[in-house]
Amino acid sequence: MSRQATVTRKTGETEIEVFLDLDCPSGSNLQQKIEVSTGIGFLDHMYTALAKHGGMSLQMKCKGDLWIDDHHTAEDSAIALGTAFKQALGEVRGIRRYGTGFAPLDEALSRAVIDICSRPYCVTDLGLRREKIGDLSTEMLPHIFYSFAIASGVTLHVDVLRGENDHHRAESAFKALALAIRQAIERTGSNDVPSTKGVL
Ligand SMILES: [Mn+2]
Repeated sequence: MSRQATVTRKTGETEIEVFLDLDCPSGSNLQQKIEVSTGIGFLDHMYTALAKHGGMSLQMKCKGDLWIDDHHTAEDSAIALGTAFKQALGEVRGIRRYGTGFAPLDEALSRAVIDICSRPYCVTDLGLRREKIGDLSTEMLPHIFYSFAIASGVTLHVDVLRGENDHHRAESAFKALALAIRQAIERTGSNDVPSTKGVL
């Protein structure tokens, strides 16, 4: 069973198309295809890292109102990605559910912990100091994780544990999330719902 989703999201502020395939881990026969174009270079860089290290194929096109600022594009692309993630996964059954990822990038180190549980929650501590990285406001980075968590229905904790360089801090956070997701969505081989409640 493939785990794929296509999401189209159009508002007065953004127009987004996302295709997501959760099952393209490196070393598999499935060629990973990643093409991200949001109009914000650093955001493309982060989603590309997320897909690459999460073993996913991701095609995302976003046309947003960047003449205002980066807010709607960053927020809505994360909502669309979270929606696609939830749809691609379908019923939470036969997967590990919990995932933890640690990713260094030179001097920076991040930890992400995810619970795919239909209880949307997000806590981040990224400790970013610059106002912007490229054309992305650093205040949008916690908001991107939050928007993804709410739209996908996961509980997410992302902490940058150390790091001097804000580009490194942010990128290691996305890579840590990628590794956490990859672990959490791994198939167990059973058809079990991973909850004592019997439903998620
Ligand atoms: Mn980089």
